[in-house]
Amino acid sequence: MPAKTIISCAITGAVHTPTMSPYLPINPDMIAEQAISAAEAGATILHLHGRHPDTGAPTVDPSHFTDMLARIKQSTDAVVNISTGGSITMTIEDRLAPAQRFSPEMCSMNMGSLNFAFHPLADRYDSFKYDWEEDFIRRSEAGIFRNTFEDIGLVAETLGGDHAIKFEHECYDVGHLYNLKFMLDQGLFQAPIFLQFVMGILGGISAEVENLVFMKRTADKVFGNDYEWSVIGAGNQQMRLATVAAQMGGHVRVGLEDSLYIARGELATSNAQQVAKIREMLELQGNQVATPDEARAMLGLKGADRVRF
Ligand code: KMH
Ligand code: ZN
Repeated sequence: MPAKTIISCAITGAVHTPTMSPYLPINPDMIAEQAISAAEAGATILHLHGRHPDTGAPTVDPSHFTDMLARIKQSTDAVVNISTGGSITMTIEDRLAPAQRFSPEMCSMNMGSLNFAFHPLADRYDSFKYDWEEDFIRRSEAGIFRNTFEDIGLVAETLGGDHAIKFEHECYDVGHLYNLKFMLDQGLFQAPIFLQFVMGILGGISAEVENLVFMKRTADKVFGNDYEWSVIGAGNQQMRLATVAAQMGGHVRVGLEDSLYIARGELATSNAQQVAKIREMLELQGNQVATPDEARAMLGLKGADRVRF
């Protein structure tokens, strides 16, 4: 059991689109508001993507992050984690831009390339609020989320050195653990590393307890004791996999990036609602939620005074 359980909350992401839920934050103001409420509800780490203020489309233009990050910093002590995943059609250079500009305490780092598809979602809707949505969703059928060794090396080199950013190493399948081990042995990262098992993406490992146990057992074999780990159960497995992970000594991630729901068939009305629910479930089963400073100590973060926003 870790001393305390870290709750990451992924506020908006780059998969869900405005038509899918009226509660999805789709502009910088909404992202800031929901991130602050999620932190008040108990989120330790806020995982952030950008959205265009007019269209709600995913963006990595740093100008769309400036006010949002300032507001979040003013109102919470939560650890800010900026995505380097952007959206699957973007280049790695573009995806790095917000983290390079704002130098947060943490960034995501995707540990391998994969098919990353969500096209079946398009058939659930008769019409779309914005022109870009349907094509964006359908095109994911042909989408490859590119994260080659060279790309991963570029993220490590650009954000690891002077920026001293720590990574949320997102592993979508067992092979990604071995990719990380290979790069760790090259000296690209320092312990403790923070693994995020991403389960339930079409193209990655499915969100089953048996697979979670296999991911954890493989990580033990490959990394020994020098790591912290967390889980994303994408879609309707979010809460179930999180509670199981916490019982196994892991940390958890919730948020509307990974699931729009609070219960089967019922949309979550905010990120904070999901955080409050997982917090209650964790506390009922005897886990204590980590504060941001406890997470900083556990993960070896540089501190909120060294970010550039
Ligand atoms: N939406 C997650 C499954 C990133 O931001 O780098 C993937 C993700 C990627 O969080
Ligand atoms: Zn993300």
